[in-house]
Amino acid sequence: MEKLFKSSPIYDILKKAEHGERLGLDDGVRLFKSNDILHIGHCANIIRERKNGNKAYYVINRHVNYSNICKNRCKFCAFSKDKEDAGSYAMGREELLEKAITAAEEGATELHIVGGLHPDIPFDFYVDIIREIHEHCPDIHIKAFTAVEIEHLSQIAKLSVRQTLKILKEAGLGSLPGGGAEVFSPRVREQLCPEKLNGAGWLRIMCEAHNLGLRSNATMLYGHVETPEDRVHHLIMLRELQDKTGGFMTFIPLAFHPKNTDLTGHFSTTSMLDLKVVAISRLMLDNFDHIKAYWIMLGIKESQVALYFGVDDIDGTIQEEKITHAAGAETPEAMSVSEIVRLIKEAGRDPVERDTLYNPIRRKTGVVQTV
Ligand code: V47
Ligand code: SF4
Repeated sequence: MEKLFKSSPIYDILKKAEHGERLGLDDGVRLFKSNDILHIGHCANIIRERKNGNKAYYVINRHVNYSNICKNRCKFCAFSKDKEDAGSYAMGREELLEKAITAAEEGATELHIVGGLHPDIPFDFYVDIIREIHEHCPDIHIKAFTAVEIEHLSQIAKLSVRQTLKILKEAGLGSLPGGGAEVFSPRVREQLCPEKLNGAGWLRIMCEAHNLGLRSNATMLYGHVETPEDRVHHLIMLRELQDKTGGFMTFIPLAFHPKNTDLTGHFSTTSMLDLKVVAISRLMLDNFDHIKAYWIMLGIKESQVALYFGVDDIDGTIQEEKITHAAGAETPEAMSVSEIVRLIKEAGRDPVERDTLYNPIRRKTGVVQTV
C-alpha cells in the first residue's frame, strides 16, 4: 500500500487523508486536477471501509414530485415549468395521500417529497399533506422539502424559517433532503440560478433545521460551469457546518444531465469525473458518515463501481423520478430490492437495508420485492 501511494504524484495528500489529517482547499483542487484516479479511489476506499466496513446501504423508498410549477426556472433544470406551460402539473391532497399509502403497503420506509416553488399554493397545503400522510402512514419517514422550498414556504407563510420548520416538524416532517445546494459559488449561482436562495441562505436553513433536531442530507450539482475550486469550496462549507451541528446524514453528488435544459450545449459528465467527485468528497468530508451514489443520476453500473471509490450507500427503489428524467436520464425510474441486492452482492459488499436515519432494518420475511 505504502509503495503504491509513494509512486503517486499526489502521495503527500493521500498520506494526510490516510492518517486522518484534514485536507484543505489546495489539496482538494490538486486531487481534482490529478488523473491518478486509482490512487484517489483506493485512498477513499480505505476511509470508506474504516467508517462503514463492508456494508453498502440501500433504502426502500418512493420519490414524489408534487408539482413542477416553479417560479425560479434555474438554467440547469428541465423539470420546472411555468403554470401556463403544457405539461405543468400540481398534485392534489388525495393523489399525494394515495401515493403515500401505496408506498407504505409496498414496504417503503421513506417518502422523498420535493417539488418546484409554486407561486400560489398556500402554506396550509404543505402542512396538511405532511400531517395527513403522517396520520395515515405513521411508520413511514417523511423526508421532504429542500432548504430552497423551506425558504419559499416561510415567505408565503410570513413566518420565520424556524417557525416554519417547527410547524412542519410537528405535523410529521422527519428530515430534509439535500437538494437545492447546487454549487455555493456566487459566480456560478448568478450564472445558473440567480433567483435561487444563495449558498449562505441554504446553509443557514440547514443549520436551523439541525438545531431543531431535524437531520438532513447535502448535495452538490457538478459537471456544468463550476471549477475544481468551486467544488472544493462547496465541500469545505458543508464540512464547516457539519462541525457545528453534526446534522448531515449523507452527502450526495449529483451528476448534471443537460438534455432539455438551457445548458444543452454542455455534455453529460464522464465516468472519470463522476468517480473523482465521489472519491474526493469522501476524502474532504471527514466528518460525514456516508457518501451516497444516487444511481438514477450516476447510472446503475457506475454506482456499483463507486462502492469502491468511497461510496457506502446507493439510495433506493425510488419508484417514480421526474427531475433527472426530464433532463434525459437513461436509467430506469425504479429498481427492485432484488436488483439492488444483486448489484451490491456482486460487488462483494454486504447489503444492509436502512431507514432514512441509517438504522438497519430487519424484515421477518426477508427481502421485499417492491417493483
Ligand atoms: O435540487 C436539477 C438537481 C436536485 C438537474 O437528499 C439536477 O436523499 C442533474 O436533491 N441534472 C434534486 N441534477 C435531487 C436531490 C436528491 C436526489 C436523491 C436523494 C436526495 C436526498 C436528494 O437535482 C435538485 C437539483 O440540485 N437537479 N436539475 C439536472 N438537469
Ligand atoms: Fe425550481 Fe428546483 Fe428546478 Fe430550480 S431546480 S427551477 S428551484 S424545481
